[in-house]
Amino acid sequence: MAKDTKGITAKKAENFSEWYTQVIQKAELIEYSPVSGCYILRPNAYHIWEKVQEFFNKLIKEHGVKNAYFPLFIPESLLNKEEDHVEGFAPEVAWVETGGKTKLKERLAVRPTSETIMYDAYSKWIRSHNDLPLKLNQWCNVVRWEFKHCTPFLRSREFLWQEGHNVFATEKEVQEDTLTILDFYEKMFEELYAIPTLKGRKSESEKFAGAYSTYSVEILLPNNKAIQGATSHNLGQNFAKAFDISFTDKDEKKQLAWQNSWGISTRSIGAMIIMHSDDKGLVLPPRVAPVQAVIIPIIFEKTKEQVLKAAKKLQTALKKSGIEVELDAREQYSPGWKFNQWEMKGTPLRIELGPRDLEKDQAVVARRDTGEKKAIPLKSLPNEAKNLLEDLHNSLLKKAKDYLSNSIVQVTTKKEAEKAIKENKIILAPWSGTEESEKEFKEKTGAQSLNSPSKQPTLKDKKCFLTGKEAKYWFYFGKSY
Ligand code: 87F
Repeated sequence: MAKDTKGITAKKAENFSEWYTQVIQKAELIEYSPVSGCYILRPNAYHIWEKVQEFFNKLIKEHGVKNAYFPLFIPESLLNKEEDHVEGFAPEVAWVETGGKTKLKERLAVRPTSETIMYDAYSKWIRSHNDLPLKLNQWCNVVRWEFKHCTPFLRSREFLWQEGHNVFATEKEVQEDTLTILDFYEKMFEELYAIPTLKGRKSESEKFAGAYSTYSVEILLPNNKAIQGATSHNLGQNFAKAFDISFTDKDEKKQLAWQNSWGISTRSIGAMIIMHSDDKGLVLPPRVAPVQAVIIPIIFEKTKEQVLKAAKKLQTALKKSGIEVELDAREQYSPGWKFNQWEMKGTPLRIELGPRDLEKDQAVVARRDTGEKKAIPLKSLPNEAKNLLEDLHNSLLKKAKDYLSNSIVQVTTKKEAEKAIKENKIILAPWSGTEESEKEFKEKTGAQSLNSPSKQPTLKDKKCFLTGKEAKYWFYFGKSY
């Protein structure tokens, strides 16, 4: 089959799902596989994941976390050890029941998350207060057998993530650590993905059942839907009890340990694509882009040699200043066709270099986000390109921040809340936190609780916007993935 080289034919605002499907395939991020709900991450997508690993590894290693790897297969008896944990999730577990032709004595779960297998080992490793804190992370794949419609990155049956699992001697330490990790996620979304988040605590109904409390960073996508970006759970002593993770303290007394777990997955890549991309295709924040700048020489027979020579020289200079740069000197394609291709792939900067530019010792640089073009002297280009990449990151972040802050409406009554949700806003409202009130509101408006912001406005004189009773905290509500 001939390669489909046409541009994106669907509009983001008109036919969002077709637009998304085209972008991820035409930007060569995703290929479909023979297994429904399982997708191939092509090099352009995997590069983004490697940048996430690089950024996050640096943060957690400085914080004293070490990487390890635990087995993919989890014995059924282990998975069932903490009841609240699998309850509700059980339908999504995939099982291995035979090895070759032999039926296994005990079924093995394909890892849906690793609390149980890790904490089984933790109970052997942790004996005394000297063994604490223990901070381990693993980068791996997990399987959750989804029955809802799958979408590449956003919901798939197998996905990649990191899962961190820390253990402490005290409640104070674990709570502090849970929030520190949440800050790391917020930082990564802003500094790598150029995405602002809403940081806070989940409601009782939305928290992980095996946890004391769950915290999240939430993202508002331009289709007005919120999506959870990452989570950090304070597990309290729930798992320590089930797995006997205990230690003798300084007074030789036996104590149960305090734990947290935290994760971010390849779902975040989907959020990034939706956040920044447009009708021409992918828009990549420069820090995750596999190619940050592409040089496109404008070739005529007469001046070909000089232009190519200058283009190569420019490429070397840009590389030297730390920019990932490619030179697209293919002669079978026109410059215009190449422009469209690189735009579709989200490349932050395009550098056009033709004979007339060369005469003036300059090149023309176009930004992917705004399309803005500017002639820049060749001599200052390495420096200027670096500045432009920084600037591009900052404008993507600012645009997303402005959109987010313009989408939040602070309300105090149900009527105001319903109106705002109808207008596709996120509301911030004083809430009692009861499950019934959330359920009723969701049935009526389609909006659910997102989280309760870390920085709270005052609750003085405020009643719950749904029940009229005592309000416990300000909470964000919105339509969500
Ligand atoms: C699906 C099947 C079995 C989510 C599941 O969020 C178990 C589970 O425990 C399950 N789906 N969860 C919750 C995962 C909690 C926690 N694990 C570490 C995270 C972050 C990383």
